[in-house]
Amino acid sequence: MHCLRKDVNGRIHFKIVFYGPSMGGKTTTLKWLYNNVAGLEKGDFTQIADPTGRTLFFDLAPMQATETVVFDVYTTAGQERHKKQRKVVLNGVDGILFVADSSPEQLGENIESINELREFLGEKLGTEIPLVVALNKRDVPNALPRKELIMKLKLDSETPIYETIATTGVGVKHAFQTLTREIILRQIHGLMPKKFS
Ligand SMILES: Nc1nc2c(ncn2[C@@H]2O[C@H](COP(=O)(O)OP(=O)(O)OP(=O)(O)O)[C@@H](O)[C@H]2O)c(=O)[nH]1
Ligand SMILES: [Mg+2]
Repeated sequence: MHCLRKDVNGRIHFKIVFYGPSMGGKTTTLKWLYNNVAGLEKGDFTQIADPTGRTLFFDLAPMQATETVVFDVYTTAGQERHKKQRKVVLNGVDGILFVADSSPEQLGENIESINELREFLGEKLGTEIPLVVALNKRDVPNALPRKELIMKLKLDSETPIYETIATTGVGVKHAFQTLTREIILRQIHGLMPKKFS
């Protein structure tokens, strides 16, 4: 476990990264949270995108959960050619929300993206670094069945999975809350003496 990061005001920062294929809904998910979740004090929304809205490097929205805890939430650039940028954004990550696209024609992109994430984080993914999965775009025609996506993405039974529609916010808050809870629990677990863990 890495050291807790504190800023000059003594607030602890956790880094969350939204990962997944291009056009899957990472930026839309973050925007929905930023605009709709009460009880989180938000910093500026930073967006590095092309004119059509596709992320070029990352989005960042700092969200203060309590007086002492801030979640710095990033999205990655999903297009294949931005692999190097994704690796940089993952540096020091404390938790991942994988945003999958339920559109049938995007199945291959989902698989490539989660494989790349596994390549970057190895054994830490889902253990030291909590993973939550959002099966997004549940509203599209012929959305792939939940079971099929779980099987094709090789998600184990330990991984929390939510069905989401980022454009309207369905399921988004629950997915995010679960991830923040897992991150905090992991920290407490890491700080506890062995006999309690
Ligand atoms: N129907 C539907 N459309 C969605 C949903 N979520 C996002 N979209 C749309 O999908 C498109 C891509 O969404 P983004 O949030 O920009 O995707 P992204 O994952 O950030 O893409 P990159 O930045 O290229 O990695 C936009 O037109 C969104 O409005 C959803 O749940 N349902
Ligand atoms: Mg984006």
